[in-house]
Amino acid sequence: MRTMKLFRSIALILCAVLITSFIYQAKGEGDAVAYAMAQNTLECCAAELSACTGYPYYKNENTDRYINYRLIHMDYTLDAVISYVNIGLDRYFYSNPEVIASPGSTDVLVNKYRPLPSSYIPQNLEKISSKYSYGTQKMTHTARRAFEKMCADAKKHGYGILASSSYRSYDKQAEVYASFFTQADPASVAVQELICARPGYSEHQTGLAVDAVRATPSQNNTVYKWLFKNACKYGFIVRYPIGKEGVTGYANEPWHLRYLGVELATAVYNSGLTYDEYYIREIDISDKSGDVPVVGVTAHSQISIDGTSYQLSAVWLSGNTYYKLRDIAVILNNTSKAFDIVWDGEAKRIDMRLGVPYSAALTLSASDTGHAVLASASQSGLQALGCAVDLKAYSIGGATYFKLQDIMNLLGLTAADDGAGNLIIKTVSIAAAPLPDTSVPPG
Ligand code: DAL
Ligand code: ZN
Repeated sequence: MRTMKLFRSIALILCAVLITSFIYQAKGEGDAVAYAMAQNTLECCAAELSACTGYPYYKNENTDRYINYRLIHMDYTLDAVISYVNIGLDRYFYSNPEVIASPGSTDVLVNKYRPLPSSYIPQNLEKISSKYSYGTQKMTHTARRAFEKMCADAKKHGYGILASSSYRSYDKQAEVYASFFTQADPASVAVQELICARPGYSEHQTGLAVDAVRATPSQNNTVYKWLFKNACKYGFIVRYPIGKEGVTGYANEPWHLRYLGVELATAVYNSGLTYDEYYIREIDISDKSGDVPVVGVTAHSQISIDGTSYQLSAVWLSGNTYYKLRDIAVILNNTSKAFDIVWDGEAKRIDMRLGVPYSAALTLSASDTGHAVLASASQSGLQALGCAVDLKAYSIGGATYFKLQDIMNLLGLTAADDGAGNLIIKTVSIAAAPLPDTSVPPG
């Protein structure tokens, strides 16, 4: 079973690597087939993601990262892809540290992407009763009281619990971290990173974490089992659960408890998620009650007008390809279907003047492929020949995009696919071939 899973994962990773390399190869070698395959896969990812943009934890700015992460984790659910990227797991630990702005909140998330300010010292640090600690240990007031209550109740059930380490200052954590590394064989650095946080990255600096260990060796793992199930009743969660090393960045620590308050700790426990995931899905969220955008993919498209070919940047959106109206104006400029576009700022509409040469620069937008974009549906307010033809359009990065077919209909043109992915547009009827000149006899 494990081997099957391993094979499946390797196959999926190979697929994704191939797809990604196809995109780059296709650019260099003009390999139309590879490009089409890669583009199709991106379009599938974009279509899937379009169904998620309304999630409170969907972050528009992460759209490209969701797609890239999806390509190498085709076996993950979309929820997992979005949550993991939001946590930062598509990047190396410590690679983009975002220093926590409110380190004193009870629900603060500290992990390998979110360090505390090095100068942060929590207020209300109090000593844990010597009945429940090894030596002097401190926690913030509320966490300390909750811990002592939990220890007292655990004792009634026959479990002796002691705090072996709770609040650690930034400097203390630096000492602990250094102590691991002086003993460490350089080859095992990765292992050490799994068991000790770097200074600034430890929850112990919040005064809300405590390592709760058994008081007597005979109680062994039963204490940890009791803690796992019952700690939330006192406001604690086991922060680094078994099997979640890939998410938390730490090996299982059944003794490391984090105070969140009873309500939040119970919700996290019941969710079965790590706090990293829970925080991303339930706390670090935004209101998505308004219109939500759809996810598109940038592409380029070959269009031939009366035999002259142009490469236009385009955006694939929900099964259709959209173009900038100005690019269509540029490629039709020397034809009988030329038109100009004028933005009427007062009426907030685009005036399309048919039969008039395009008045702005005759350059096409730079063609950019393989990127995710967010598109918001809009009414364009388009007006042609003085009549409102308010086509549905999409606003993408400040520009308005139209469906080619809509523009063709407006101009009385048809765009036919030549079967090789090129669109052929003819604005003039092809004149009958001239008859051979027979006035001069051959030879
Ligand atoms: N052992 C935990 C991860 C810490 O050092 O904070
Ligand atoms: Zn700990």
